[in-house]
Amino acid sequence: MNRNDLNVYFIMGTANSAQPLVILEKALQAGITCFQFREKGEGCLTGEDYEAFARSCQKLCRKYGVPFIVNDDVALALKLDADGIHVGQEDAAITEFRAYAKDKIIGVSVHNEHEMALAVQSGADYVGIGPIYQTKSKSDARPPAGLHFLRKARSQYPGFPIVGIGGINEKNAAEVRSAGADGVSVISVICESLNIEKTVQKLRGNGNGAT
Ligand code: TZP
Ligand code: MG
Repeated sequence: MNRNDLNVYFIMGTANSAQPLVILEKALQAGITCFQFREKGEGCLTGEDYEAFARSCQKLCRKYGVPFIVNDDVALALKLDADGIHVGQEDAAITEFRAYAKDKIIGVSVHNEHEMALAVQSGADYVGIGPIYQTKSKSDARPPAGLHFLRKARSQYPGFPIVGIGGINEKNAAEVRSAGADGVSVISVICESLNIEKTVQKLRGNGNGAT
């Protein structure tokens, strides 16, 4: 995968917004570079509604030429011919998905050197590292880990695509990038933004010295 695709990586499901498709289109117009469909949490859609919502998100992503990644659900990712899948440590093995989808993007959440090494060896295309800061968007999130492991992972894998996640906002995005992330993965800062265009611009790091 292209490391630039991780620049501003938006994640969302119906639990995160009352008007998810409106928010997604605004975010796409504002220049997000990747989208993850993550339909989880209280009252989340199931069955036909779940699939239909996923297809609507995918259609919007296609319109703007932005990769559409499915969280966790290998069957849905294959059925929709999504651009990729993102899995946590508790989810399906990377090799299982790769066997069906050689050219797809596979992302893995990692929290330590061991998980990172395993993800790289297993053929992950990128890793997500976090939660860096406190997050309210994931009920079973681990405690905030700060930037230490992100820095270490970057020094051990200089060219490997890495995205930071968890509590990232307009103010702290630059330090996440400085610590080695190719991009920032966010839910609430975009879903709750009163000006999505400005928010995405700031997350990109334009003009504030971030790389
Ligand atoms: N995984 C680790 S933290 C997190 C996920 C899905 C939630 C990130 O959401 P926010 O609102 O950007 O903190
Ligand atoms: Mg998961």
